[in-house]
Amino acid sequence: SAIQASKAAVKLTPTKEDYQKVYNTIAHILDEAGEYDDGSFGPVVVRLAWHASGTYDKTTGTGGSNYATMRFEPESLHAANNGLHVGRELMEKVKQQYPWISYGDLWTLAGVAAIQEMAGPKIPWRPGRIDGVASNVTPDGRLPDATQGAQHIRDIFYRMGFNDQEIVALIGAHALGRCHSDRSGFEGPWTFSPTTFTNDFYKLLFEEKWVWKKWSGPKQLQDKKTGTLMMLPTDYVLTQDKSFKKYAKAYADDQDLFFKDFSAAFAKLLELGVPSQQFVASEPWILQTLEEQKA
Ligand code: ZEM
Repeated sequence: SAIQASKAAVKLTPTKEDYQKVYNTIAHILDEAGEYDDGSFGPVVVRLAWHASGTYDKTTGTGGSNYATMRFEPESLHAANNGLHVGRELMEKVKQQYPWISYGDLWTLAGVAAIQEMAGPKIPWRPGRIDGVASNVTPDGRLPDATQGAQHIRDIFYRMGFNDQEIVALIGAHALGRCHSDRSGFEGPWTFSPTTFTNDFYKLLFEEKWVWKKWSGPKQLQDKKTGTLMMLPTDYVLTQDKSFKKYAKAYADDQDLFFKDFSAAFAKLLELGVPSQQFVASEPWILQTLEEQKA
């Protein structure tokens, strides 16, 4: 019938296989970075997924990944989101190929693909986010400020519903990528392998001697030995605060533990603000890496 024909033309309920296809397209695009940064769009896409989700406020139930409000001003212009247009524009190419996916699903799925393709743990993920409108934008100041201390970190992440262990696990994503002076004002990478997901962030925190960088930019630390690596003041706090330090040390000593805890915390982050009845699948899925699908 005509109704059946029109239903076939519009994808009503995409399957796990459909999302695996989107994942695969994203994974290929992440690799087409050429001279950009360290040769991968993976890190900036992880940051996009994080900033799209980390606006959540558990008290009011506002923010989070549901409405993909970073598409709208003024949220797109918040200083914390400087540079993330790179990730958003990249994902626009994917959206054109799969117009049925919501932006929230697309950005969070891209974060999952980036972590998994950069040799990180599997991140359970499921679709269900819907596109919101400009009036859903969140106020400035919901994302962490790197110049601050332990109290600020707790204020921000407790507001999202995370505990100290989850906070420390999440910040381990700084194994990836780098700071850009024209985006945040800070400069440089945290590790020697910024496109591979490892527990090196914690190892370096404890194994290297960190000294304040002498420059006109914002206060940041550099490793005394080579001067090429950096830590933000908030990163360094993970070695100073007693509770944070306990977890950071555990992750420095045990990569498997870090991978397991990061996976759980990141999966939780990506679902913040999404009403559970919106999720299509009752349990999150594990999507395959490009490598696994070759077999
Ligand atoms: Zn970040 N992060 N982040 N972060 N982040 C930067 C870069 C990246 C903080 C922060 O101020 C900054 C988490 C937590 C916190 C990533 C992932 C995650 C940059 C540099 C700053 C300043 C931006 C630039 O100049 O381009 C603070 C204060 C945090 C908590 C206290 C969490 C949680 C993350 C994910 C789970 C990633 C992947 C990058 C690298 C981006 C890139 O473009 O290379």
